[in-house]
Parts: sequence; structure tokens; C-alpha cells
Amino acid sequence: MKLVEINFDGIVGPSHNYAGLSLGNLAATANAGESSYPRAAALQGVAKMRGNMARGLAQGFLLPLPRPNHGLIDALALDEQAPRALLAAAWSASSMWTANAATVSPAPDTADGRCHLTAANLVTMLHRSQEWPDTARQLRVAFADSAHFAVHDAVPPAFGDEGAANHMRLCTAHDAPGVEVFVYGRTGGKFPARQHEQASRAVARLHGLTPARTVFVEQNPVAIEAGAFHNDVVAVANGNVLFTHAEAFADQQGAYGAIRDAFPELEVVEVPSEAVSLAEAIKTYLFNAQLLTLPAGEMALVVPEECRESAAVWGWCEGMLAGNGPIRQVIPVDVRQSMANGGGPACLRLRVVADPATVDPRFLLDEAKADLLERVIGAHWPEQIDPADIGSPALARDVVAARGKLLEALDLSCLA
Ligand code: SUG
Repeated sequence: MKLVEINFDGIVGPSHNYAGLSLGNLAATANAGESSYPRAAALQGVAKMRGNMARGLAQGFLLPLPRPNHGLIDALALDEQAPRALLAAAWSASSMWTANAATVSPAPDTADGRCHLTAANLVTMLHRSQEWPDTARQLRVAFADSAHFAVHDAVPPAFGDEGAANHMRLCTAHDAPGVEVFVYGRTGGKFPARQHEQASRAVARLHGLTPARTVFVEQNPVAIEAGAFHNDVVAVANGNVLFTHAEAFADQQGAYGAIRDAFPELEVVEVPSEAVSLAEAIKTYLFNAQLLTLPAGEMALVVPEECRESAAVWGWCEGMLAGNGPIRQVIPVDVRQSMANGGGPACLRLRVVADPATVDPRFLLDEAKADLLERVIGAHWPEQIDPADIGSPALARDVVAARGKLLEALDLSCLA
């Protein structure tokens, strides 16, 4: 049994649009009302997956959820007079950000030796709160092998849970027990704290994690106010490395200390505020990166193109590469359509450490399937959606048909 990290990217759905639905997500609110380009968005996502496959890494994907969601439209009795934001919620393609789909604890960390996944309830934002039942359903197909996986329903909605975006795992090897770090926010600030401590603690219990290898850390309220609505906007971990902004946690040194107590091998790569301000980090999404271990053993950071356009951020990256730290490559990718809604390379993927042979192969990517995805997206995804199109019966028909074609092509019509 060979455990590897498989990145499951969310395929950008055909209804991708900019409705400004997430208070505290600065990109999303700034781009509210812009035209969106679903076809280009989805192709950018496939190109990112192809890049990581070409680096020799295992790649999977998750499908867009059914939209418009008539369940939500009916539950809110939405008619033509309903507020646009409510209607847009029912059309949102937000399931593309699979870092919020679930929290994943790999088999070596759990009491029963299975990989546990808990769907995230995403209750803080209406448009995201509708995701989890369909997400859980999809996870139960992809990870149906109950000898190796356990999929849990979301924790009760009293506690907001946003999934892997507020969770990091440190380990010396994928098949060795790791240390799981849950980062939560405290409510009461200008913007909502979307991850609640009690949700994180419930997920840790559901997964059967060992308390001595589980750490709970508070997010810096200043970072949330600056637009870090998920911790993965200011920090990312891989292997023994924590790559973080200096203002990510409420008690930065205390957080390092607590993690190091559980995981002495911790190596922190900290970006100081004087080099990259919190505002610049959030604008460029330097930390919303995929920190990957390449087959040869070195680490690469897959960052949004926007990082290269910032003198401060790019200068810091170049300085880092000139030194001898653990991150040896910085690779920019174009995911601008997702970025405009506050979703960078890390938001677009859910990491699952597992033996690929135990995953339903219909969710695993290879070059031929990437070609297939591109063909279906190219033929059926709308080229452009303007805000006024949301709610249009003609667009609804196109969006439903496009997703149907994808499911058919992947032999996954069971998720229709
Ligand atoms: O939940 N944006 C998403 C972005 C999620 C990013 N994920 C991580 N950081 N892991 C969100 O705020 C915007 C949709 C709109 O406004 O139309 C949105 O939902």
C-alpha cells in the first residue's frame, strides 16, 4: 500500500460568476457584477492540473455540483422579485474551491487506520452552505472503499466549518503519523470568522485523532480583518515545512511552539511583514499556494501569476530561492478567473493522502482524461456570463446540459 498525496481539484462549473457573495473575501466583493468567463476559468483549472501531473504528481478532480439549485430556490421561495444575491447563491459555482469541501485526515493519523473525510458545512455563507450534502454524496462515490475511507456528514450548523482551508498536516513521510493543525477564528470582528473552534474539535474527534498529535491554533483577528477569510490565505504546510506570513496567527510564537511541541521536526519559513505586508500577501495570494514535494524530493511552491506582478512578493521569492531554504522552486500559474472570486491554487484543490488504487478511478486524472475534460468544457461551457444572465431560463438549460455532458463523458451520471 503506497500512500501518496493526491490533489483533487474542483472543476470550475459552467455557472461560474461574480456575485460578490462572500463578505470578508476582498477579491469577491471587489469583482461583484463583473462578467465572468466560465469556459476560460475551467480551462485554467485543467491547465493547472496538467502542470502538476507533468511534475509527476498524482492528480484527481471533483465535479461541479448541480446548479441552479432548485432545492435552495424552493426553500427560499425565490421569484423574479427576490434579491439578486439570493438568486445568485442558488447559481454559485463555489464548489470549485475544494479546499473547502472537506477536512481530510490520512490513515496513519486516525484511530481506525482509515482515511477520514468530513464534509464542511460552510454555514457562514448561504451560497456555500448548500454545498455539503452534494459534496458528501460525491465523496462517498469517490472514496467508496470502506476498508480505506470513512466519509462523515458535516458537523451541526451551530459551528461553522470550512474544511481543509483551515487545516494543515505536518509529517516526516506520508505513511507516518502526522500532526494535524486546526486553525479557527474568533467571532466579533468586522468580518465573519468562518471556522469555529468547536467545529474543528468535532472534526478531530470524528476522525479519531490522537490529542498529542492534534494542535488547535487561533487565527490572527488582524489577518481576518485584512481579508484572510480562511487560514490558507496566509499559511500553507507540506511535509515538515510551514510556510506562513508573520501575522497569520493570534499568537505567532505560541503557535510555532505548540506545533513544535507535537512535531519537533517543524521547519518554519516565515515571511516578515516588512518584506510582504498582510495586504500585499492577501492581494497576491502568495500563501494560497500549492506547496508540493516533487518526486525528486525537493519542494515547489505553485503560486498565482499575480505574485510575479508584485515587486515585493516576487522580490521575496527570488531572495528565498537564492538562499538555501526547503522551497526550491516557485511556479506561477494563471488561475485569474478563480482568483477574481478569492480562490487561488490552494483553494482549488483538496489534498487526500491515500493509495490511488483505493480511489474510484473515475475521479483520477491522466492525459487522456484531461483531453476529454478540455473537449467537453470547450464544447459546452458558456463563454461568458453577465450578471443579468443569472436567473435566465436559457442559461439555466445550458448550465444543466453542460454539467450533464461532463458527467456522461466521465461515466458519472450517477451524480446527476
Ligand atoms: O468561500 N469565494 C469563495 C472563495 C473560497 C476560497 N477558498 C479557500 N481560501 N480555500 C469563498 O469566499 C465568491 C463567490 C461570489 O461572490 O460569487 C466565493 O464564494
